[in-house]
Amino acid sequence: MRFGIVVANWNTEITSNLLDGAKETLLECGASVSDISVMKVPGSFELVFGTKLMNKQKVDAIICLGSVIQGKTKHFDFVCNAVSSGIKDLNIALNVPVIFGVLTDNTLQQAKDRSGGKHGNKGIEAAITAIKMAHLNK
Ligand code: DLZ
Repeated sequence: MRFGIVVANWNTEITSNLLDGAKETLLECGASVSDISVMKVPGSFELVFGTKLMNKQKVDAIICLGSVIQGKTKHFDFVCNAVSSGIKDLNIALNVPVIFGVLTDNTLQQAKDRSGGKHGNKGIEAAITAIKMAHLNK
């Protein structure tokens, strides 16, 4: 099977760890390097359009990776709402599963804890979910 990973550059210290976790998991589960296509987008808000582009590559599942961290404005809420609802809409519209691997944390430390820290790496969980959903879709 082929997998697409769309990853946001914002908070790249976090998202690069999510990407490493997702890629390593897909490889450990039997994918080869040529089965994995990675696309980088500026921020989590752009994950939705990036997924539409990735879908043209005829992959079996698409993993969206991002990290949104609470700031002092309402931007956090707008980005989180847009990306979660956008990915939900993509799951309705597309014929491949689109996995929500976006961290939504109050602090940078919480994001670190979930991207290779004490709470694991959500990139790994997203990759496992992608494999399960791609199999289900077959
Ligand atoms: C503008 C912005 C802010 C303030 N915070 C984040 C964030 O924590 N995580 C993230 O992925 N992106 C952030 N962005 C960028 C937006 O996702 C988007 O790239 C811009 O609003 C341009 O559309």
